Amino acid sequence: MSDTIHPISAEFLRQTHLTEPQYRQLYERSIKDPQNFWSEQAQKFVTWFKPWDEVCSGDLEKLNTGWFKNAKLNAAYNCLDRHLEKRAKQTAIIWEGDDPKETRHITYAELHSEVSRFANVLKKQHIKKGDRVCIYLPMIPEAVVAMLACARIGAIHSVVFGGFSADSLKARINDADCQLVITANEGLRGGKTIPLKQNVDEALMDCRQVRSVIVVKRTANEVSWTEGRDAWYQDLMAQAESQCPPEMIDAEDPLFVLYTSGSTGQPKGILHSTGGYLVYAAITHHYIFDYHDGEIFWCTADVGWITGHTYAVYGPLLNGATTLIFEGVPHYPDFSRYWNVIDKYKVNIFYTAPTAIRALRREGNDWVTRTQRESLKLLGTVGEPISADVWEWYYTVVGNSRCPIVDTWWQTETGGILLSPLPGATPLKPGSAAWPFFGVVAAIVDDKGNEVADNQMGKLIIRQPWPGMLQTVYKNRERFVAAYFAEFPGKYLTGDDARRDNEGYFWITGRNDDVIKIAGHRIGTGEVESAILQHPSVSEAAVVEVPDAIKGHSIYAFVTPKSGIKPTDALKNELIKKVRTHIGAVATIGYVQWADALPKTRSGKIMRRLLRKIANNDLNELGDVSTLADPDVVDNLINNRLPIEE
Ligand code: 7RM
Repeated sequence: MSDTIHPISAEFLRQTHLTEPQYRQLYERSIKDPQNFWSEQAQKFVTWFKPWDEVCSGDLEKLNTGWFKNAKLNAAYNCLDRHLEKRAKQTAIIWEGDDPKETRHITYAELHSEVSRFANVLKKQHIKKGDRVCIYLPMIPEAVVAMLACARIGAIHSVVFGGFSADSLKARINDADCQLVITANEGLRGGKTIPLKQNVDEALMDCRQVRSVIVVKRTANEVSWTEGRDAWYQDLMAQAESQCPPEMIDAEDPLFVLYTSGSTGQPKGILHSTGGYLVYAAITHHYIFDYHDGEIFWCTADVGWITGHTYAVYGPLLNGATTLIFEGVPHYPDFSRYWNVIDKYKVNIFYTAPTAIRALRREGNDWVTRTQRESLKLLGTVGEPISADVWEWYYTVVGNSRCPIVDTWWQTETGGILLSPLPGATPLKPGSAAWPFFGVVAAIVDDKGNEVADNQMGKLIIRQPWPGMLQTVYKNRERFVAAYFAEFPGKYLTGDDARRDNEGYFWITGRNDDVIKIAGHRIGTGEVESAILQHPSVSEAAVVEVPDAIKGHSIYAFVTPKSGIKPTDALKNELIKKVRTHIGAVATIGYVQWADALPKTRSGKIMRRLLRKIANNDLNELGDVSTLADPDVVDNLINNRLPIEE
């Protein structure tokens, strides 16, 4: 392989936690002796009320794995209380509002008392350990307060991204059987308001079990009100006590559920434990971001996604960091926003997604170079593959060729980063997520599950449990087994294709199932199809992904109208709207190709593989079409293919 390698500068090496030999030694140990390795790390990164009987128990064959059996701890205590002696006056959260004039600094002492107060509010609303609480909030400090308040009393939070529609919200509230919803009257992004409370009202028409809605007043605008059910956050907080002892939580009690798209059916509620997840969040944040005391850490992800959970909230707060919470978007008020925020607060570590980097690169270097960015020491990326040229731009223009980039590969299910360079220890190859983190045994296998040779493409699997691994799919053990452990029993199936080069670097190419990443957001093609099929004029629909220069991927839909229905632009717009209202703005269709018929096997299965090739104009090898019921269908689709704007 002739990949560019960026060696690590001597300046950077002097201050990092680990060198390459140290990484290799620790990695070996973490694999050969996980019990002792994780026992030491768990004591270093987390404070326990009661120690464990066993560090890791069970195995992936029997799917009975567990971490820190019978140990007791509390997530909020670990994020807050234990820091107070040293950090009471240190800023825990820097909040930058959508409007650059709006900003807040919240110390550890203040966050601790806010969280305790809100925990008391939840208790007053009869929320107790094990109950599910839905959080549907913008990126405001109250989102962090709500998450930690749940954790303090042992309630399971289910954060739903504010960009999801009322329908999506309803499905998530019902699946997790949430009893309480925390929202805001409105959200604010890029100068526009988002009708969060209105979406909640709509969702709750079909959620009988929800008894109360707590509403943060974020804007001055009025919203409709249901007496007896709705209450203002600010009012409840004013009456609440600021003392609330943390609940003793079992290491294997769930901390949260977070919904994510899979290849079939409705989104899955990914359930994460308390002990294993927290240890993994803290240790990955410490080593991968090379976090040192006093540094300002900024992860741009919304708390509605796993990246926001682990690296905007839990990881940084566990390590006593200052975490920056940003309400807005990268292009408002202008394209310098990210870099201005970095200068304003002297951000040291900046973690974002390739889609944002591509969008900002397109606008030209001036937006970046007119800012200083001298505080930066490390850059990170997550969510989708980053191409070498985008990586180089991020490295040279944003980081002034001075800051290592950590390309971090992981998933909602993995709880934290599994593959990444370690700054200072890993020579960087642009576009590669580099090496496995401690305790992670990753492999590339063929369709039969046999390991392939170096540089061969295959499926990425994980062979051993790690502390951040999901516990199950909420109330659906069968789906948990089917999605991750059925194809290769005893191994965790990631759903990604990748290769490993002869220096052990992993190169991820993307999903090999029906999940697509659009602007870093994870969407199931099945969800989009079922939304389209709800339209009364539609007979059949199949959705595939096509490349998009900024968003990474875009949705390409093949749609067959019902007989007698004319395929018009008006109908196309209705379908686009249908998907947006059913799922949310994250699932905006890019292309609709009308199809007289869809290619099917003789048993009636839509051949998505073929449609993917047609949409991508990849017509040289259409593969085996011998099973096709009607071969003419394919020619027809090829002739009416829409041009893709790349
Ligand atoms: C953290 C997150 C997971 C999927 C995953 C991959 C893709 C994530 C990278 C990446 C290439 C990366 N969770 N993915 N990180 N692909 N390089 N560094 O994104 O559950 O929303 O999505 O994202 O396909 O399976 S997620």
